[in-house]
Amino acid sequence: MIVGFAGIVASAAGGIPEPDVVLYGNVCVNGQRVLSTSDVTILACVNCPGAFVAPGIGSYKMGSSLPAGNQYALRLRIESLADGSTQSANAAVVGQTARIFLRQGAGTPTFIRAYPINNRGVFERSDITIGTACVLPNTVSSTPVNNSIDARQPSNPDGSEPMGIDSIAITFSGAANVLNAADFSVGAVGGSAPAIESAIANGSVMTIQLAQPISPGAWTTIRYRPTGMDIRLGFLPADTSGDGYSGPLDLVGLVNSLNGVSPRPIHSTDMDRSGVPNAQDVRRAVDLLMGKDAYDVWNGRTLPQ
Ligand SMILES: [Ca+2]
Ligand SMILES: [Ca+2]
Repeated sequence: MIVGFAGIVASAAGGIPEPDVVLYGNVCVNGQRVLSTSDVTILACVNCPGAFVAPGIGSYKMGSSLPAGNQYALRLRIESLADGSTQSANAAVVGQTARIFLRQGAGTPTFIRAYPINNRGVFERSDITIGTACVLPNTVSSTPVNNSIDARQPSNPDGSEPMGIDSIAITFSGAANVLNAADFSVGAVGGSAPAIESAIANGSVMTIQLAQPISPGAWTTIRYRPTGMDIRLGFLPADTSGDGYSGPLDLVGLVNSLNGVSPRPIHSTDMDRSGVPNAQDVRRAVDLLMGKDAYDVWNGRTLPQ
């Protein structure tokens, strides 16, 4: 009883907290990707040469941190005993070796690897693989294609019904059903980044539905997080040439496209989003350049670099 009581006191006293060590990365068990939706926890302990010993110095349940997506992010508590204090049961000191475990559901934790704690405040990638490695597909192409600039109207002339690209279909080198929404993130320069509403796999194609259309006057980037590959979509009303600048020359190019001289894609020509490029779209391009009705003046505008 007295020994147990002394143990509790020592634990409560503990050392001086120091910056944590964070390990993160992909988790793969026998060729199967462990996703944010998996009932898997990554654990660590020190002074535990055999099996995992609770409470451990850190744990991460998959999916418990939204920014981590499909990766784990294990925070190891570090403390200093420089003031002569006794080590806490749930923290490590620099120089010790952490033992990392993986637990499926309420099962027995499986030992993964030893991690020597050489410093405090470390942020280190450390993928976890048990058995056969997981192979993730690479991006091949997308619709709209990378660096497309949408030149069409951002709303009705009276400002109602915000319009713009709100979905993108990405083709991968393999089956897309090993991926989910957490494998993608959206950023924007010059406007706000819409949230991802859903990511639906069909064969090798993943269709990402955004909660709102992308912002006019901005670049929006959809990132495939496993490789860091970006697909960038611009939105610059009246920029029918897709060069990132809206001006009178875009009218000439639009007319030439309609006449079949140098055809441009639908997002560069169907200004009023009727589904058909025709003479009405030239009029709408003028409206956009001049700022008719509720439209901003787009003449002379550029996309941010
Ligand atoms: Ca242009
Ligand atoms: Ca049209």
